[in-house]
Amino acid sequence: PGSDADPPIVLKLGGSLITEKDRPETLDGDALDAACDAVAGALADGAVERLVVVHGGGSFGHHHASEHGVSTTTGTDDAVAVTDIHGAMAELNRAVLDRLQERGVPAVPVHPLSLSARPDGVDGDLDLPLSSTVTLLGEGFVPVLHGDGVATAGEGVTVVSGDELVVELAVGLGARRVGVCSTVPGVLDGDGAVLPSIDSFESVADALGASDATDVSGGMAAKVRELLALDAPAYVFGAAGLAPFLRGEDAGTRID
Ligand code: IP8
Repeated sequence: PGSDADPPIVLKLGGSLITEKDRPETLDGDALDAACDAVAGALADGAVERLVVVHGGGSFGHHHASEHGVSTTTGTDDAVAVTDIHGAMAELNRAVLDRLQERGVPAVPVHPLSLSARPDGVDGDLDLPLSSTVTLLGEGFVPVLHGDGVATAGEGVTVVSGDELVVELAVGLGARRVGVCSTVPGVLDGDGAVLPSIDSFESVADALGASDATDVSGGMAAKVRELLALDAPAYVFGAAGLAPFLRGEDAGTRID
């Protein structure tokens, strides 16, 4: 194990990768097992020493959030709704932890609802204290965070996405590398081909605009913009890219 100052790798496992997106509260067990195999292998052979995992909501969080009309910008003051959304995410988190632990990974939960806030409202910054994550890393654990509810001034509780957590963690922990593993093999150009690398937003704005038309959350363009702003190199890749990424190789699209 390295010193406490060793920068960690931050890895997001997309909700659409590890769950069956169209069936409420259903895991994609095969995909989750394959991802956990890759993580366990990289830790066991020393390719990765310090790792923080973040997972998305998939058919757990998003199902409950939409049922209660809650999003990243619209909150709820209904305690039952908050408990529902958080409970579904905690259940998914438990499944991720179980499968990592079965493979010998010292994975432990870090629940953003209990830690984080938007003290200045929906448009304000996310406050994500990192001392628990930093100390867990120093003690040899693999912290596993997840998209969750988050206390938001003036809105009750809104949703914090896994992508937002990845960016906060990467900046706050001074991550060495950032990986976003989902069901797409990388950032695609207008013709559906994986872009090997992106070093400026302008160079890909048109291609991303085109693919955004089919992305209800408008996700990829915003994601690329945020990942470009990080000091650490970031990679967006599919399931087949996870093991190479963890070995330190290029995978999918490199955003740097
Ligand atoms: O799947 C959202 O996380 P994401 C989590 O990373 C909830 O956007 C609670 C819907």
